[in-house]
Amino acid sequence: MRDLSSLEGGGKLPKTTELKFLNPDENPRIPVYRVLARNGHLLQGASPPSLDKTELLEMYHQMVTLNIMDTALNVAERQGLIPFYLTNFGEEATQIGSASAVKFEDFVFGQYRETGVLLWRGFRLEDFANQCFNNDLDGTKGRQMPVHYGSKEHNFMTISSTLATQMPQAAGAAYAMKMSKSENCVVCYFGEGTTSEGDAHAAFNFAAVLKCPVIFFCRNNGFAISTPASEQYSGDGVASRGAGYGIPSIRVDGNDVLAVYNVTKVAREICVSESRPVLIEAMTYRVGDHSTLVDSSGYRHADDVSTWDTRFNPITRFKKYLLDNDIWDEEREETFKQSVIRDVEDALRGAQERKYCNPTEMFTDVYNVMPKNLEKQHKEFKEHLQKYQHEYDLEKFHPDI
Ligand SMILES: Cc1ncc(C[n+]2csc(CCOP(=O)(O)OP(=O)(O)O)c2C)c(N)n1
Repeated sequence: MRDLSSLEGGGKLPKTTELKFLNPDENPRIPVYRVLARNGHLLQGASPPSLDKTELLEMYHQMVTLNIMDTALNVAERQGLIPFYLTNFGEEATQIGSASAVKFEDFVFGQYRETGVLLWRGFRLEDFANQCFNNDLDGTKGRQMPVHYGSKEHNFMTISSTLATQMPQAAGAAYAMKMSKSENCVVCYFGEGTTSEGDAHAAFNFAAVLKCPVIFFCRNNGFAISTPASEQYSGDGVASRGAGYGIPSIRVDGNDVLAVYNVTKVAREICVSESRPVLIEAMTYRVGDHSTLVDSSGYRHADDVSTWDTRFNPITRFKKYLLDNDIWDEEREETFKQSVIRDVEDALRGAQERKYCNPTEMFTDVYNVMPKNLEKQHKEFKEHLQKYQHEYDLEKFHPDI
């Protein structure tokens, strides 16, 4: 006789006569995996990653560099030098911890607050500055807002600020990797606010059903602009969603770089060896404003931010660990910071001195062969610029019109 258990919806189901709703309020909260205590000491029973001193220092250097670059570009926006910026303050460990635990060949789909991931992959300070100044060396040719980076050479998909766009794309890219028998995976970053988008759930479901090797990495920084996470969803945060889709899930302290590293490393192993998605919810805090367009003092106390920074700052925690283990010292810290500040200033100055891309670039790169209607517009635009050149500040643009 044929086994009809699959008709019951996914395998043989246990039966009961007890009429009882599953009440999620009765479930224990998902714990937060940690390695380091707030004072930088190893927690009892925790295993630090097997990384040597050079690797640990590289992680620390990148976290500090990200912080310094963020400060400088944020100021550049305040000075009117760039039109927009968005910092990563407080989230340095989520980014560097996860970026350092995957392979360069693994493909990244970011949201927009993952600058540290690209920094880890070798995108240079000049590259960040050129993009934010939207000059002629900006890889996106001035077509994207600042911080909407993308780089084929760094296996980093160009950012779309329309929330959750990247998530089904990441599932699809992971499916393609699986089809081509690649030994790599996709890493897809998103904020907790973005999980309210339908696309997030479509992505989880596609990835789970089609068994796509993608790490869904949620940066839970507590806010979606002014909406606190407590008003974003009910239930136990984002990690609890994974189980419903059949995705192995974990919650990690996003301010503990070693914990984030450990979790991401294991996530990658599961992803690649079992060819299935994994969900990580990294608990952190958005120290900066959402972006330079919004002042967060309108919806949260400035005291909360400074208290958080004193108690949970991921850079301070990691530094304490490095100092305690004689891997780093205050003298080197000062020299290192001064040299990064100089490099960042040089990169910003260099970017500011350059011209913008030629405006006619807006017609290129969309089609392999430009269609007739676009060719016509392109020609008209060039004629317009010639005729009315005195109306525009064309000096600021690259001259090849
Ligand atoms: C589809 C869509 N809706 C709304 C917005 C406006 N918006 C931009 S960022 C943002 C908050 C996202 O929060 P979260 O995903 O938690 O990421 P975070 O900014 O905190 O890193 C919103 C609502 C958008 N860009 N796209």
